[in-house]
Amino acid sequence: TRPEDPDSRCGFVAIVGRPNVGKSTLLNHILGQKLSITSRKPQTTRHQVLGIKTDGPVQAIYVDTPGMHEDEPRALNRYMNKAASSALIDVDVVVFVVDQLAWTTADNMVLEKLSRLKCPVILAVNKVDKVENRDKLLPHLEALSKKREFAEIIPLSALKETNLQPLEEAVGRFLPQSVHFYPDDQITDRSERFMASEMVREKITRQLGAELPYSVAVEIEEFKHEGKTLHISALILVEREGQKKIIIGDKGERLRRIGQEARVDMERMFGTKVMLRLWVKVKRGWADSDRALKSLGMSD
Ligand code: GDP
Ligand code: MG
Ligand code: K
Repeated sequence: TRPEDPDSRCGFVAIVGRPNVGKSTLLNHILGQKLSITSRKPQTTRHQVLGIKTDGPVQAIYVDTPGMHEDEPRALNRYMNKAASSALIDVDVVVFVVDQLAWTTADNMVLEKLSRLKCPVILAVNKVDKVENRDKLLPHLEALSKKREFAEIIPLSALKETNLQPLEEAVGRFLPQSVHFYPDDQITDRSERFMASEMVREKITRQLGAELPYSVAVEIEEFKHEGKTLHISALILVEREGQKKIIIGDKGERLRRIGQEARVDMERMFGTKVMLRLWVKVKRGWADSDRALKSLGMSD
């Protein structure tokens, strides 16, 4: 937008909340694109990803934060905590996502972190599609409103896309007057290579459920357009031989399924035919070592 446009707004919006409340689902549905990986497992969001949504004069730059969790010694967890906290510096609005079903001590922990902030906090009470008794929702919202001063309280369903418009409008009202930082058609600051690796990681976490901890990383070794086809080779790094067997599956069945599903997502995102090759390799102790995290681009 032109700098002299008085309606032009732009700013940063942090989406925060304990694991599994639906932060990544919310971001994906606001953008209308799968950007952030989701699953029933906590801690599937490992990196900080910007999601950019431009609607006329308003550009909101969303930061999906990894779930905040109690301190743990592993380097990966330390990295994730740091990423979650640094996302709160310099934002214009915070969207605090909670699950309508339960308020937990982890929610309290997030609330505590927010107490230091001066910017407006919008409370998004998610998963209202699961509300069984409508009469109970209002008193529940009332109780939530006493936990701190919220700029707005919006009950919504990220999954069913109920009430997302009021949320986006509220966010827009709190963004400062500014020119747009990104072109209006851009939806993320991340590279296509990065998005490709996240798509593979999502399929792995979805397929393996609790069988595998989150000590899986994906490195893109090749990302090359040849004619009308995009050739992608990805290396899946695990910590133990047993984990490698699990990912490959019986006669390679599971790895094949991971590859097929990831390819469908990639073709949708990149708008081209994709040839995807996957490899699994054991790299011991990568989630414990700061150096290994650095080599995968996960450090500050
Ligand atoms: P995050 O850890 O906060 O990023 O949570 P995710 O976005 O990964 O979602 C965790 C789980 O909650 C997934 O299984 C989602 O499908 C589910 N979920 C998210 N939003 C909703 C919602 O509005 N309604 C219902 N029923 N489930 C949801
Ligand atoms: Mg997430
Ligand atoms: K999750």
